[in-house]
Amino acid sequence: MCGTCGCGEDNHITYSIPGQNSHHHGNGSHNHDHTNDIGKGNAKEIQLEIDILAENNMKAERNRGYFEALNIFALNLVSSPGSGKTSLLEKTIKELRDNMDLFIIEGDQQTSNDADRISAAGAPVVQVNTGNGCHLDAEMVNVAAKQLKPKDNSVLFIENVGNLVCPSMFDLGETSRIVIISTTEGEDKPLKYPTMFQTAQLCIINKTDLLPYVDFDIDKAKEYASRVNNNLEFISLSVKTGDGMDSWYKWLKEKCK
Ligand SMILES: Nc1nc2c(ncn2[C@@H]2O[C@H](COP(=O)(O)OP(=O)(O)OP(=O)(O)O)[C@@H](O)[C@H]2O)c(=O)[nH]1
Ligand SMILES: [Mg+2]
Repeated sequence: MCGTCGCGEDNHITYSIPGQNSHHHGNGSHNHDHTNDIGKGNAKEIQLEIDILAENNMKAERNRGYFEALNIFALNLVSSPGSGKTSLLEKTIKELRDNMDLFIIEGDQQTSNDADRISAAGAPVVQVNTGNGCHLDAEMVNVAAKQLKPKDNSVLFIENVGNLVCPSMFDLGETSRIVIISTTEGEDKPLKYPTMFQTAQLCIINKTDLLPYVDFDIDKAKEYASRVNNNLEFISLSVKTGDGMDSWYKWLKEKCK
């Protein structure tokens, strides 16, 4: 179960209607007002969330120290499910593996599908299955990294669980965070899910080959994302056609210098 968002075992869903604060439980639903819950049960939930995040931050710093000591450039790839994280990695591995040491940690709730794809592309990979959890945390990355044993001076890609919400709260000890948004998702995502865009350094806009077929305004997407994070860099590309991939490789090589 995810301790911060409550997804998982107890099927406890909290939702908010303007002017009303309601939730329902897996064992039957009910609506009632939670407006004044701060100071009652919710205070405990908030304290638990603070404790979980504080412990994670401590472990993330341990990872960061390990990556720095070995000069490993660690990238945390976050996005909605299906934006093209694994596709981007597959293509990057094929293009750069002769010149760079690339290692991958794959995070998914279930299956080793992505690890199998990465392995076929030619890079060492460890798959982490989070079960009911909706994000990777620093401890999972620590265990996976010990198994993977990335070399000194290498690049470590950590593909997070596809989810635009929870992964944003969990520092993994990465050097940089990259948020990927694809043109099928709608350009308003940075405004609806601002934390993910606030905590990233680079925003990749993928699937530009689909622009003629979808209502997605790249300039608006960039403007919305810049509103929540004025320092965010952007690269628009299509993993499928390869258009814009050179800008990505250039970014990566410059950051690794
Ligand atoms: N048209 C188009 N399709 C793409 C592009 N990049 C990826 N896809 C497709 O998008 C789908 C999802 O791609 P993945 O790479 O599996 O996405 P992901 O973000 O790793 O997905 P999760 O790990 O499940 O979150 C696949 O069918 C890809 O072939 C692109 O540039 N253009
Ligand atoms: Mg994937």
